[in-house]
This record gives sequence, C-alpha cells and structure tokens, in this order.
Amino acid sequence: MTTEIVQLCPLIPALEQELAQRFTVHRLFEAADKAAFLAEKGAAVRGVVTGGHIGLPADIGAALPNLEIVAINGVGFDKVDLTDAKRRGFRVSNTPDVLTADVADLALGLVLAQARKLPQADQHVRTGQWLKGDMGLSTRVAGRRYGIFGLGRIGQAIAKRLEGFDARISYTARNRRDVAYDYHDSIEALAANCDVLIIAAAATAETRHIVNAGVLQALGPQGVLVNVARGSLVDEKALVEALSNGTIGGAALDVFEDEPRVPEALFAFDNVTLAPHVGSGTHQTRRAMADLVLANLDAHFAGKELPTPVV
Ligand code: 8YV
Repeated sequence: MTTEIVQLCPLIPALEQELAQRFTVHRLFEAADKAAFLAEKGAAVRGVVTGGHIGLPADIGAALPNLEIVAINGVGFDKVDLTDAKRRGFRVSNTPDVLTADVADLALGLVLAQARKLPQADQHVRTGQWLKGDMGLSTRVAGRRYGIFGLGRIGQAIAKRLEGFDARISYTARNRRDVAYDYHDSIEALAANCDVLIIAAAATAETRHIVNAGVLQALGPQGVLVNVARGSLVDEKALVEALSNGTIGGAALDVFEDEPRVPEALFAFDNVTLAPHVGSGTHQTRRAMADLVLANLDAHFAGKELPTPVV
C-alpha cells in the first residue's frame, strides 16, 4: 500500500498524474460524504495537498490524527493553522517565488484594464457598438500615484513594473525598506496620498479588513482599489458602499472574501474590473508550483529537509 494523501482541490493534470504515481490520492473535494470518508480513512492519511485559498480547514485537520505534511500549492499559508501544525508536529510547505512575476503581472493587468476600460472596449467591439459610435474616454495609467500595501516579494515586483509607467510609487509595509519609494506609516496615509491603492500583503489577523470605510474615504472619489492578495484584507460591505456612494472611483479585484462567491452588487459597477483569483494561473507558473509541491512531498517522505518550508 502506498502512502495515503488527500487532495483538497483540483490541480493541474500533470500534478495529479505525478501524485497518483507516488501516492494513493483521495480526492476529498469530490467525496459525496466527506465526514464519512474522514471517519473511515482519516487515520491512514499522512499528507494533504491543498490550494493557498483553501488551506487546511479545521474540521479536516482534526480528522487526520496522523498527518505529517500539508503541501500548499500556493504561496499564502493564511488558511493553515501554523500553531496547530507546530503543536501537532506536522510540516507545512508552500510555493514562494515561482508565482511572484505572474501575480505582479496580473496586478498591472488589473490596473490597465480598470483604467483603460479594456473589458468594456472588448465588449464595445464584439457587440457591434463601435458601428454606432465611440465608447468614450478612459483614464491615464502613466504618471499616476500608486500606493502599494505590502512590499514583500510580490509588492516589490509590482513596484518594479510600475516604474516602467513613470509612476510615483509609495508604500506601507511592516518594516521600512531600503528603497527609493515614499514610505507611509499607515494604510490611511498611503490611501490619502495615492490614486491607485494596490493590496499585496499577506492575510493575517492584523490585516483582516484593513481596507475599511475610513481607508476608502481616504482613497477618495478618484481613487481606485486593486487587490491581488486575499479578499479578507478588504471589508467588502464597506467597498460596495464606497462604490455605490462614489466615495472611491473604482476597483479591480482578483480575490474575494468568500470565493468563489462574489458580492453580486459588484457586477453592477462599470468602474469595477473582476477576475476569478487567477494571479498565479498561467501554464508556466502552475507547472513550477507543481514541481515545488512534489519536491516538498518527496523530501518529506524521504526524511529530508523541505525545499520551501513554512513550518
Ligand atoms: C492560487 C494563491 O490561486 O498562492 C496563493 O496563495 O492563492 C494562488 O496562487 C491557489 O493557491 C492555487 O491552488
């Protein structure tokens, strides 16, 4: 009998095939009765493969008493209880670095799409509206003031790309960095001093709903919110209200509080651009993430150090 692992979400076919060659893989996300499966098989499971947006739900973790490793196919580990991992002694790995460029690219894509109305432009041509008239004007991307919340790997990659747009860049982060960008010591100050507020920080207890009504107020009626981090950083109710009242000028979002459920109120706004959490979703990056997931699992079951450990 090969080592038993559970898979908590769909993965690219190549990774699923390679996992199946090494392990007995239980696709828990497809199980009709998850609780029954866990009650019967949970004790045999030694590993979990999961997405960053899913992590290890507490009820599943509790049903896996002999769990040794949670391999996250993603950089975010906010949905795995690391205190519990340390207490129980299971390892956690993630896939940092390999997705940085893609997430930064998507942030720029959202900035461009929202400002230059690319989804509307595409619709304008496809639906024959152009024959009836022009679609109207959009907003300049170059030379604006961009505020980045979180200047880690992804935040820095976003800043580097923005430099190419002659942007004026400022940031707020846990620690002041040795960079040429202006530093603000609070997200309110950052929002008040930028035209586009880009969220690129990790989800933690401290950053939950950090983009609240006050921050949106500070961002102001011309200001745009962009989020490629986690939905939990934004108070979505306050965001919908700010968009309804014209408190902010627009939003471009790849992540949401309760994915894949997106507040329907957002669908009505022409100044909002939406994406279904696709920051790392390119063929190239998902392959690189798959390689890291496999490398971490292989290392663990061979008794070696993990290549990219979180715990
Ligand atoms: C993925 C992510 O959507 O890296 C993360 O933390 O949320 C994304 O890369 C997801 O983890 C894919 O499984």
